[in-house]
Amino acid sequence: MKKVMTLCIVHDKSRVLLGMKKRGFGMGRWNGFGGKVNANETILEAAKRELKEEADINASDLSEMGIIEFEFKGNPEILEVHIFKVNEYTGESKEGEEMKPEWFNIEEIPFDKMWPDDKYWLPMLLDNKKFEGKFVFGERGEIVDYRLEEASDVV
Ligand code: S76
Repeated sequence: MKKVMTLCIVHDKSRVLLGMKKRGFGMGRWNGFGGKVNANETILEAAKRELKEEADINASDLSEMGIIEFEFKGNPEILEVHIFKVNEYTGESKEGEEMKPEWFNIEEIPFDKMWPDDKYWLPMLLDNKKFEGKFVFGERGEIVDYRLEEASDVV
């Protein structure tokens, strides 16, 4: 069982926009913005829609930088997450029901309050490197196995 998801990192000069997840999956962590791809939309459309819903940001230029699969031990569902970098956008970020957005200086990204995989791939994204990989999480939320490779193109 695979579930296709999106994740957007808004990058503006020396800063990135992250959101504190207020409820549900990943609650209490800083994260990019994203969610499930609906049946009647493309992955790119879903990425834009979720960014608008969660941060009130309209993305005008997005690049798909990576695809990562996430497996959680004991759960047969695999998340296939398409990760985008937003280079151009309009709007001011605004708090919604699910996320409290905040800008972070690139030197001050709060990796210790994010998903533990982020420290591996986010620096690649900010360095304009494309990537492909898989992370396996154990019962206590720790990474038990992973691979991450630089990719020439993300398909
Ligand atoms: O950056 C991440 N965002 C998520 O929603 C889940 N990583 C992650 N890993 C399981």
